[in-house]
Amino acid sequence: MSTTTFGAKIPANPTLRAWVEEVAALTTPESIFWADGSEAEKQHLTEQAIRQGVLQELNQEKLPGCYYHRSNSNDVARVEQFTFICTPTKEEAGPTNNWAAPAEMYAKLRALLEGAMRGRTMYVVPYLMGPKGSPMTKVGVEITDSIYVVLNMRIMSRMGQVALDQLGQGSDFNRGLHSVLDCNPERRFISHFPQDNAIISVGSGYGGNVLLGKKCLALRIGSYLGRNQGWMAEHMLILCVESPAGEKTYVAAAFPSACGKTNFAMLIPPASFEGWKITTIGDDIAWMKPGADGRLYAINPEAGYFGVAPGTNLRSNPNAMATIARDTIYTNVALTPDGDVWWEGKDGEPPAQATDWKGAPWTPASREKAAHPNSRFTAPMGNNPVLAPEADDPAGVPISAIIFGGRRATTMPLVFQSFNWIHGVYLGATMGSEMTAAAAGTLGEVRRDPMAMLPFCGYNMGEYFHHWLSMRKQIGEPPQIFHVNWFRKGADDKFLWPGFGDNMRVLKWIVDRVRGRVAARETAIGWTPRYEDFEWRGLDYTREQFAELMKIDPTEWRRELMLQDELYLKLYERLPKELIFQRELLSSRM
Ligand code: OXD
Ligand code: MN
Repeated sequence: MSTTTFGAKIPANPTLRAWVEEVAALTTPESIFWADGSEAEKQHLTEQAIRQGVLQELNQEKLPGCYYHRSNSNDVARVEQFTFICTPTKEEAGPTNNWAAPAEMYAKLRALLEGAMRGRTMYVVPYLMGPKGSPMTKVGVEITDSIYVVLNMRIMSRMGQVALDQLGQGSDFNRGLHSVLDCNPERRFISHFPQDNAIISVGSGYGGNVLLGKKCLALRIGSYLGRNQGWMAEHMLILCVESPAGEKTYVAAAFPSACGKTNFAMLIPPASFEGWKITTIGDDIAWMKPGADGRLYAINPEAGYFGVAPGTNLRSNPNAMATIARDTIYTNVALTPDGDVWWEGKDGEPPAQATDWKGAPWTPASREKAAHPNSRFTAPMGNNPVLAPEADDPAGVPISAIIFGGRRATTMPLVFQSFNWIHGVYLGATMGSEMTAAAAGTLGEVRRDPMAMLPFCGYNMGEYFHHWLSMRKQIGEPPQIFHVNWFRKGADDKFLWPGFGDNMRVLKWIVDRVRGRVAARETAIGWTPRYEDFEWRGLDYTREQFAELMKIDPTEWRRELMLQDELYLKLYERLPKELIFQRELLSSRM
């Protein structure tokens, strides 16, 4: 077995070396490649990936440094049904996770991994989740047989020597083992062992299942570590609102997948907000820990964006379009004859001819989609024109407001503020998103997705709520908690709120609230804005329209309270009493 590195020496760390040797003995690769994260290495691996047909070079004049990847058509999304939390007891994983006994899962995976890398290269990828030198940052090492994973991890994390330097001789690192095997859904398991700080992912090559730093470490294992160590791992974007006077307010926001987190994190304020600026710290994940000054500090553990391509355009997110114009890996979008990429909802006319995500010829008359609805871009955050310099700050940023939101055609007004932390936790715990008309028969059905963490909480969700409640004691100056809904519709089935850049108007009210600059109206559901406290310049929006958007309809709310039953019953065993009381209080106020 040969061993290769680019520049970096094989680390002397005995724990790391012993683990790598153990995995090599099991999987028997032809060679081992220690990734160092250098430019020379990137060039070498990219060339190799092109030779192997894993990547295809895109038009380098239009898209410098950009490459294309097509995944197996059976392997295009996260697989929640094959995702396991392997804790000693089922109770610890809780009713919302798939559970397997650790010994059984280890045995099953060991059998699948035996000789799995024969004739292949085994890549050892050390990486940091979080800025270099931050006390909140964690070291992970992913062993993988996928060159695509190495090149993506390079974008999504601080990868290579920087991580080995932070690890030193330590043994505290997440062990991630990944093998594509034969990419057969019957042998696809995304398994987490929180007690061992370990992840084993087999049978998939799709990002969310295999870029182990992201959902697996930063959320599932992270949430478990956070509970034990007194911090929080959340499915939240982090942004900075900067006023014309240079006053900075940091906001974290949780929305379920496909509700526009990346767009919100890169928002461009309307022209009438002269001098106001939104900058991005993160678009998907926040790690938050109380600081010595009593505030809650957040870092973005990631270094890149793994975003959904369809629907991304110059109206929905101009900053994302600039971000993905170079150094980006595109997965499962459509290809045009001149080596450009295309997806449904991209600017301009659809190309007259293209190759779809499966590799078949496509024209606008085709019935199939050109790009897979979950096709992705992997782009370095350094490309983002509005990246906040704080994204690299080891100290993180103090969060003043936390926003929860979902896609709700009815019931939920544009914005309201919780009365206090416990009420805010209740808002997060009961948040949901409505199915769209596209899914026949389910219109209006609300899926509960507490804190947008349903697929990502690495332990019992009821305990997770307890953790949220108990964090209050450690935070002297807690963030204010808000709920937003950009998606409310009128009787004509049209959206009542323009969304996108105009969401800045909501953000400004939130900033004014947390800074004590504006009054609010007390209602049964929380504090709501008065029409006169919104900044309306540049938008023609009447008092009557605002009243409709903000309406609190007791009938809809009684239905909402009933719909929460589903979640309450499922989590009943561990549901904190505080949340039961919050629901009762709301019910009596209604
Ligand atoms: C993601 C997701 O990919 O939430 O970020 O599914
Ligand atoms: Mn996400």
